[in-house]
Amino acid sequence: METKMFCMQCEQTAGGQACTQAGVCGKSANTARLQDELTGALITAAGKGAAVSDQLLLEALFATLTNVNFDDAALEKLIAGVGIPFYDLGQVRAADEDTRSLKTLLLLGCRGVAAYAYHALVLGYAVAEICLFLKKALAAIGEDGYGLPELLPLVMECGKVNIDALALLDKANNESFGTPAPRSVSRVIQPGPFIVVSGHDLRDLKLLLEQTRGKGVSVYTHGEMLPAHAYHELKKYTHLKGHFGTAWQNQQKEFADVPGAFLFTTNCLMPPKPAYSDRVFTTAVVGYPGLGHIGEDKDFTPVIDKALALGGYAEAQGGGAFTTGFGHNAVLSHAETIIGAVKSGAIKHFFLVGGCDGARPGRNYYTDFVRQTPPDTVVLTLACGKYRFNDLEIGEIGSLPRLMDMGQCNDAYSAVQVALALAGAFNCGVNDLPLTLVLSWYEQKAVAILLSLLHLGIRNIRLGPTLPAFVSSNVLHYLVENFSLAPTTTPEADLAAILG
Ligand code: SF4
Ligand code: SF3
Repeated sequence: METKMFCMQCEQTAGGQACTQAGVCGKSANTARLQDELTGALITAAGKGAAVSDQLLLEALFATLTNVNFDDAALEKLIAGVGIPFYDLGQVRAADEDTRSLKTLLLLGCRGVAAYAYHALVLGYAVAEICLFLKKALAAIGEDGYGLPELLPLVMECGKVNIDALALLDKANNESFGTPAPRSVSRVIQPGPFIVVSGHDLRDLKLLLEQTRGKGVSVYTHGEMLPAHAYHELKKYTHLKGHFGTAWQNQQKEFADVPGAFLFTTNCLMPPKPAYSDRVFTTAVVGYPGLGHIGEDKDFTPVIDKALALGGYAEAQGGGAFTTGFGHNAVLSHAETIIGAVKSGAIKHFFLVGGCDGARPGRNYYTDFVRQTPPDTVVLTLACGKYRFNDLEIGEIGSLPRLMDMGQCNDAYSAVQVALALAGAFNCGVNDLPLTLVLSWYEQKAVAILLSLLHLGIRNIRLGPTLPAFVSSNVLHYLVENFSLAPTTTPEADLAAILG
């Protein structure tokens, strides 16, 4: 069959190999071509040292992430912005298997880094150093003579630079919106007009909360926006009422016929169904043809007007609550208690179970894993993978909940801080702690985070539900040899092996 496109960047890629006709995510062959041209233009520009502003670089990389931008016109505008003939990504695909694997790993890691750096940039934080690395990495992808010796150090450096980006974003979010504190977030949708905000961009949420103040419109979070409730500067808006729905892959079902407006600030956007496409809006790097897009002026009037016109529910809907807000400061404020509990044997093991969720079968692993963790263990979680189990009641250990949501995927930084603090307290290395990371991956931010964990030397990570299609057997061998990275098997077998 004729190959119309080539994309293998996410976990749901067709046949576990590559999307070659149309994206499983809904991306068309033409959109994939434009995303390749945009990436190719960035590679040429980096190789030639041509001027590309940090903002354009980050937007262009972010726009090519899975489930972000399906809008050909927006991609064409970004290509014109870079304004340089593009490097043909076909050359990367034609390289030997290991070079192709490492260049892909590097490119996808850079996309993840760019997403996090973008959020820091819009809050006014300096990303110049991060962008310098991104340009160096892009230039290396365009170097035809580069192979394993040149690329492997860059892949590892990408993990380090991603930690820098996560640290910067942590600082930006904490300084802009306050230090996250644990909170219970209602899942009840109150009567009256409402807007549901999805994605990761806390600045967009804050701007919308300002513009909806006193207008009789309630605001709810969706997906990765749940941890926003933990920040005082966002929670202080009394019309930020609660949380709508679950993880991103359920949106086509959960959004149907809902009498409210939806705003996507970042991934993960799925092609909207006719039952609700008239009420979905995008902003920043997100785009989809035919949807209302809020531009750089951040005038959310069309979203607010849509919510008012739809009017919301006549009676309250849904029920229950999620708890979130266990960032590094919140967890480490209990450091004495945690250390005491480990010493007394009340806590035997910590698990970090989280990452990106997806629609493919096999992801019940994470639900079953958490359900089966023994009562003397603590489960830290983050990112949208948490929706597999964050409604489970798994109890407490003393005054501590056994399940603690640390936040969005970028709050992997919090998990790293907690691990380093515990290692410091016990005078050992992170790998000597009774701590195991059980990660789910889906898109490219998860790739960047995995590289960060490898850069920190963290071993024995369990990764699922499947291994990335872009990892060659030699690269996988390297990861297994040096980091004991292992695929998830069954919850029973993995728990037995970890706790054995
Ligand atoms: Fe396929 Fe994933 Fe690429 Fe979409 S992003 S085209 S699903 S590999
Ligand atoms: Fe989820 Fe898309 Fe990655 Fe931020 S919202 S974690 S998949």
